Amino acid sequence: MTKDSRENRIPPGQQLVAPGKWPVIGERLPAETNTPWSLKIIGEVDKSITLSLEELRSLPQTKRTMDIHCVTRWSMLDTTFSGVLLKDLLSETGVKPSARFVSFLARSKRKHAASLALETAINLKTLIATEVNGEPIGITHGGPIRNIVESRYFYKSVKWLEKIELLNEDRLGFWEAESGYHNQADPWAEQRYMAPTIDRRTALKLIETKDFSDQDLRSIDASQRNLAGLNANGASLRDANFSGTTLAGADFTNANLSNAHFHNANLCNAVFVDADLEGADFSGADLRGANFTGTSLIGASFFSDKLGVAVGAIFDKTTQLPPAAIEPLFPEQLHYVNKAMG
Ligand SMILES: Nc1nc2c(c(=O)[nH]1)N[C@H]1C(S)=C(S)[C@@H](COP(=O)(O)O)O[C@H]1N2
Ligand SMILES: [Mo]
Repeated sequence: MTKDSRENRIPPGQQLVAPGKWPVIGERLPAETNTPWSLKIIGEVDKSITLSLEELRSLPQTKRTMDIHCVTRWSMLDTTFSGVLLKDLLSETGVKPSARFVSFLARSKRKHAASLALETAINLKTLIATEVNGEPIGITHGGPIRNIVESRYFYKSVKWLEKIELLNEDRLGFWEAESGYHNQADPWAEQRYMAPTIDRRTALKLIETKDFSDQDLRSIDASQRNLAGLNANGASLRDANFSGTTLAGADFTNANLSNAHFHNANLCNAVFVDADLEGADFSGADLRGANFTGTSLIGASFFSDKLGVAVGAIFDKTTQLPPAAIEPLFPEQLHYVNKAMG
């Protein structure tokens, strides 16, 4: 594959993971593994069924090679899954005319789930997969049974699938309900998040107080502000916009800053200890004295050349960026960080 044709396959705002490095995102293990795995198909079907893993594997198998795009900005090309097409499974149960949505439910502590319009799920050739690249799917990647939805952010592909429920009304999935992830999730349209959770006036008031601690402020626009000394301890700030903002000495300990925008922000001496920074953008940010101990940086960027202008973050020896934190960065990002830190 040429570099060009490869680039045509990477949606906006995504970067390729290093070869052979498939990150584990979200829950890492199912609720329990002692009871045998099975798959229930219930809801608006003519006949509910339960299939054992063996029964599932004995149905006609379909193999599909596809690209994976995670909302935290990593993509992985050409992964081959095999299993049973949702369409073929539903021919076993029959579908009532009232069935309009499909919910995929996990055997997991928080009852993780994701949903799609039934028509979309079928058109996208959703696969109830048991194998990846010719091997059983490993437990951290959702084995033994996982649904795989091509052409949608990977959060529509539920790990440790144990129930498929057909619904008349949509029921939002876990990330969609809890974190404001977009319910359509088309990576080519960058449908990452639903509309902001707070209105502009509330946002402005909060910005005045400089206290965001423990609040849910997903997608807040706090760009081009002076928020030096901000207390954002434990705040939920996915997709928040801090571009160009002064945040010297800000406390983001334990905050969720997944996909947050810190382009050109002043983050001198900011504290990110144990923060979730997956997919966050630090291009052009001043990170002298900033502390990244215990952070999760999958998909984060410290360097961009989007408009043909290279903009990198500023580090010095007071920046605390432990090797464990930068290990999962994209290769070009890691290269930049290592060079900039000397
Ligand atoms: N049960 C379950 N399924 C899940 C998640 C989760 O937290 N729990 N996270 C979703 C998200 S956001 C992504 S990107 C992918 C990650 O799959 P991976 O860990 O195999 O890369 O799983 C999706 N399915
Ligand atoms: Mo994701």
